[in-house]
Amino acid sequence: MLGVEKDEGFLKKQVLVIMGSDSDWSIMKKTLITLKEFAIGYEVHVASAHRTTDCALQLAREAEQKGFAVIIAGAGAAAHLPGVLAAVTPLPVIGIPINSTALQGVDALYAMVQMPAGIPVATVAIDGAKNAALLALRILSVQDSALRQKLIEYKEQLAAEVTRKDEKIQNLVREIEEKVSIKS
Ligand code: C2R
Repeated sequence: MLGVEKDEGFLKKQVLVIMGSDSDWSIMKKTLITLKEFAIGYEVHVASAHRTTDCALQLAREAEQKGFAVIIAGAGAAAHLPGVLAAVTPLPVIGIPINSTALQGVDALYAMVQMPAGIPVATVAIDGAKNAALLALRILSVQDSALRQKLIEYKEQLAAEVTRKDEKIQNLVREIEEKVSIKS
């Protein structure tokens, strides 16, 4: 297990992030960036249901008692990791299927999203690391009105960006209307 523990004092660790390999880092770091932007504490580990089974199980079994509220697990290939974690914890588990094989993440997507009834894994899009963090934040915000307010403001910023994009396209459309003459 290759662990990166993060404790900035003021950040209570609420999200346990596990990735199947360090090769998932370039995608998984987007989860951490989003959690940090919202000032939510996390702990990060590499652990594999296949390669370090006992370690993965121990992380998931101890997560609730350590005070984590959500687990995010990213893995590519035959991605059993989030399902195995979900099997041994009552905490919500969010799965990120990683594009790391010739099947470009569809293998991992199916492994996560097709969990049998009884053991849910909330699966986001292939490489959807940012949405995994945002979903975790929404789960945490059920009990945290300040966080909920931040998420409302984040959505307002998204909407403002779309308005700016619409204005940009309207300008480009106007340019065409002014510059292009109708063929006779
Ligand atoms: P390597 O690059 O280490 O060979 O890993 C990892 O998440 C990674 O995307 C290749 C891919 O294998 C994935 N992996 C799993 C599991 N452990 C590692 N899907 C698991 O236990 O599910």
